Amino acid sequence: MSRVCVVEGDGVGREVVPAAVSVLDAVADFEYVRAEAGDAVAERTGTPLPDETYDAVAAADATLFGAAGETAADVILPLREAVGSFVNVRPARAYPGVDALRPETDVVFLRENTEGVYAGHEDRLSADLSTLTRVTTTSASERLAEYACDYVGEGGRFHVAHKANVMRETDGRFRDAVVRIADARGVETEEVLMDAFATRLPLEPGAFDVVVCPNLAGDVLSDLAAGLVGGLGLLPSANVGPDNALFEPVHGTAPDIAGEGVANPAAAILSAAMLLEHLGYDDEGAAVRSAVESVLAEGPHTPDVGGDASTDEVAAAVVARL
Ligand code: GGG
Repeated sequence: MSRVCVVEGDGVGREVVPAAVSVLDAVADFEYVRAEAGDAVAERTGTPLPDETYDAVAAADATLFGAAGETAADVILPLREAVGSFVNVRPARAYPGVDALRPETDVVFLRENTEGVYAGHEDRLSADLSTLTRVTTTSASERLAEYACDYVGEGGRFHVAHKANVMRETDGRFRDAVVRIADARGVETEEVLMDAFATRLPLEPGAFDVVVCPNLAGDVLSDLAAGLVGGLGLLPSANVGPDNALFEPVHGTAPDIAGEGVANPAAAILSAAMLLEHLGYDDEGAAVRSAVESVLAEGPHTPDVGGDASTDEVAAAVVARL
């Protein structure tokens, strides 16, 4: 039996993760290991990511994570490292039944997950000066490119978003490595400057299927896509490594609604569907995704997508369709 670590984290993570687990329970038997991380555990123990949590995540077959608030940098980045993830997969698609600014949107971001400006090299050099070192390696860029080629398959194509005309060394290295691997694998690439992409995606969302990005660009551009499809409550994600993976909604703790029981559980439940597929439960993952689509089409809906249902009511409606 697969062992799944469950880390709710803070804010609405404590509401949407139990909702997603109720859906997992309806389709599969897992051995669950519960672990804590985030602001609340930091306040209580002095550390946002206890060693036991890191170890439990590293030892599990997969992890379902919620959200981290003020301590995000001390929680999310090490947890992604604990599973050895090198890519963050973020599908953003519009669903029938949900008001979307651009209903044609159906794009998957493959975000480099270990370096860029998220590598953690920030320094305060004086009262006036802070610096940040941006890290790009050929090896991490090539690894991401190999994943992207597997993802689209031979003969497929993807966009590479970068800003190599300004960050010539770092994004130049990233772009060159990704394009070189894609060429060698028979995969077509189209380069797009990341600022131009931010303009083009809302104007012509149908032009993009799979977009390979450096770390921060993938974070920001996928949130932009969330705005086109109806909000962050709809975007799941998978942090994938060679032998382990961590699944989390793209949204954060949503302090404005945390504790009210009205957070949209769709992103967390769709993350659970990705977890199921990762563990080989393909039929169950597909069933969960189709149950979420049916609930988004017919309701009930949480307030972010125009309804007045609670998190638990939406999760129960998903379970009822399985
Ligand atoms: N559920 C993920 C979460 O807590 N997101 C908030 C956040 O700060 N994310 C930054 C990132 O995804 O790198």
